[in-house]
Amino acid sequence: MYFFIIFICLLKHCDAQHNWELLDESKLIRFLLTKYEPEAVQVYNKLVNSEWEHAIDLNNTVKANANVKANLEMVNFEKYYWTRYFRHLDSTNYKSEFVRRQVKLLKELGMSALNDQKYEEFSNLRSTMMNIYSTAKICPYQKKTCNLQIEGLSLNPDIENIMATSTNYDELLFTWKAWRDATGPKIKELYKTYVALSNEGARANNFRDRGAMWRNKFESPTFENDLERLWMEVKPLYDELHLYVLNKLKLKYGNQFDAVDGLIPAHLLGNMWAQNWMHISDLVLPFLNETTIDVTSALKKQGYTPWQMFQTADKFYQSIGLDPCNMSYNVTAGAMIEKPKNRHVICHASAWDFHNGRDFRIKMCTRVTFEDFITIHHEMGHIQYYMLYKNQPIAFRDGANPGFHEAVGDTIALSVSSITHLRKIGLISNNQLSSSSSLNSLMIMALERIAFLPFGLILDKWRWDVFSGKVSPDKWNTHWWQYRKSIQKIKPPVFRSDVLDFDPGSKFHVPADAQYISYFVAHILEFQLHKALCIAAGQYDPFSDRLPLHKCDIYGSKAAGKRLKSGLSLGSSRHWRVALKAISGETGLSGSAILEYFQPLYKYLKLENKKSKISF
Ligand code: X8Z
Ligand code: ZN
Repeated sequence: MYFFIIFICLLKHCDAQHNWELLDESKLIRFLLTKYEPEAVQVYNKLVNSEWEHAIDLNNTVKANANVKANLEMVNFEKYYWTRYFRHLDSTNYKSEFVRRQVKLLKELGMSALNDQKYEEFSNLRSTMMNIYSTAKICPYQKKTCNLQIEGLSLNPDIENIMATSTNYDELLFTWKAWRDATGPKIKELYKTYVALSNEGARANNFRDRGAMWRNKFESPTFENDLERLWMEVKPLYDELHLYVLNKLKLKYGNQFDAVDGLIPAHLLGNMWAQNWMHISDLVLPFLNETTIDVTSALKKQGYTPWQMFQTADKFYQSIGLDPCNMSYNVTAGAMIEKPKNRHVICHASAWDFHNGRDFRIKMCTRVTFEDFITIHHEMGHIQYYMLYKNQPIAFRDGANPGFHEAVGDTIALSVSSITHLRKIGLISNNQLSSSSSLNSLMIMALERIAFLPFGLILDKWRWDVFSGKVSPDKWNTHWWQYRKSIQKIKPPVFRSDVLDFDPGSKFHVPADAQYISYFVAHILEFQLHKALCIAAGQYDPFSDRLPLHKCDIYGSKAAGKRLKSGLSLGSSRHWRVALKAISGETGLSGSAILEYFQPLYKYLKLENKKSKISF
């Protein structure tokens, strides 16, 4: 009989522990630590390795197939543990909050809930959409029909450079449209199946649709209302910035566009998606005669290489007491910090956790520009977060919520972009420390961070409506432009068609299946974090005008670093309000810090807008 049981156990992959034994808290902890965790680390490490290899060599079919295989292995692993163990657990059975929360997370199977065949289809769809996006090319404006293989321009760096530097209305229009023609329509049909499979996966996890599943990560029952409230807080500032920029663009482009409707044509803002307007700063800086702050030229003049830009960022993080992260940009250790010439890669910057506590890498097609200098800090923020929670159980190796992950590097970049810090590292000179320079610098920050807010909000508002079925595929594009017009106050420069066009598909995160509202949350949160860290560093006093928030630089402050660490090292082991409290003492999101930061500019914009009541 005994041998028979052993035999059955071997056949069924029996474990020494039975499910019911896991109701005992200490047995569950031991089980997770000795059995589940080591296996999970192996499976996820293999998966991330294969994802990485695929992302840096898109047309290599061997690597693509290895990635498909690793994905299926991961799904099988997750399903095995879920069916056999986790789904039977009831988090309320456990005393400790730590275990209860872990159980709650382990019980969410995610997209692995799809059956094998459907998961494979879903995963193939994602990579096909990604491939279309990442390898798309367009002809140059000067030669509208061309051989794409030979003369075609790719998004990074060619197309993005044109959008950032050209002031030729027609060239911008041509490039804006060509990028959408090269991506959206090819993705649209695939996106329909993607939406259906996404929702099927979400429903298998008891969510209404994929949008609800994404929102759940933010652990707020009033999430959509919270977003609305935050947007209402910052909207007056956006509106003033928008009007000011519209006036300047009208002065620049004259009759080339009509502004009676108060909307800005989407191709004139220095960025393919009109999400970051910093590249049109020349047109809008308050003090044009002032020695203009031009960090890009300074970086170039001083001969910075991408690697040196990374090293400078690493030094900042170390100065506040965080660990060095040179492995994340060390190309001999596997990182990719420049665009390879001989193969297709996913250029969109990202930071990777290989789940083994050692290997963390950045992938980025870095250009020597101020924008990329900021992005480096952004990506390094992800890496620092990974490193700080690397000793948490696998289930907790995540941001307190997805907005936190996006906010870390941006918070640091607020210090880095201050004129105080740029002076310290020699990227601006002494005569750029005047009050007019300070307002110029605040304008550049607003073009980057305030301009982004409505874009950060609408991408997922649109996707939530798509997932919920509120809008049908034959109205997808119109619906997108309704949000663009009503919230961002941007309009398409040429006719858009619901039959032919699929403009949301021309933005990375849509084909990449990556939610986006985290960036909106981050853009609010990072100012709260910045303010708290500045106070901790003794670099900001809310009750004195001596040092305004936008001039604060926490470089070198171990006190600020300690605060940051205390919240981030929790990973997702506690509710995000606990992490926020540890860092800032606050327990909720609020727009007050971002408004405080931009207060001097807000005043200026209101005054200027009143003065220049242009009638179009
Ligand atoms: O996607 C990113 C990062 C990677 S997490 C480069 N960002 C958003 C975007 O590019 O659209 C950072 C800002 C918003
Ligand atoms: Zn990010």
